[in-house]
Amino acid sequence: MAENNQTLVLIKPDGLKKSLTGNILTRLSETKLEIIGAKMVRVSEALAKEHYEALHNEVFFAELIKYIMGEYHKKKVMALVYWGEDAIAKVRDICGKTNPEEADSVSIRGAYGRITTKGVYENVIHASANEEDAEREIKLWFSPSEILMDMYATKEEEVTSTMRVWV
Ligand code: 3AN
Repeated sequence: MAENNQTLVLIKPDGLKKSLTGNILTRLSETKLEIIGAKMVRVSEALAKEHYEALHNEVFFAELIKYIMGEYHKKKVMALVYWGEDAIAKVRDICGKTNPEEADSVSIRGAYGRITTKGVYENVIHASANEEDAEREIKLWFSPSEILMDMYATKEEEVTSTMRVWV
């Protein structure tokens, strides 16, 4: 039976540079899933490395970190959390295969992705691969208060830190 789940979507710097945000969100709306979190993020090196931790031994790792940090495009990423029936599978399906040349030509990566001369796949979008990755990635990119749904266990913690506020 189909289950509800949540998935992290990133519109990567090449997607933003190419003004694909609207197209990508329109494609994703075909899934009828709900957006329960959304924000623009300037990706730090620490966040980039943590996100792609599983790939740290790959030859393309250093280039991949530069790419997601926006060194080649714009220094920003749009992060979203989608929720609903089979969210992980539905979003991955519309994204298409990791390699944009192998991705179905009507998928987001097939239509808009490319492989650079340095061999990095600029594939416009990231989507969590499975429930375990989704949990790790959503917790990495969002705090509980930024998501409109309680999906993972949380706790109250006293935090003393400085924060930028409006004057
Ligand atoms: P996916 O993003 O489809 O889950 P991963 O997690 O294996 O695929 O790869 C993460 C990112 O690393 C890809 N989106 C792509 O930018 C880059 N990448 C993956 N495999 C390669 C490869 N063989 N050569 C170059 N870049 C790659």
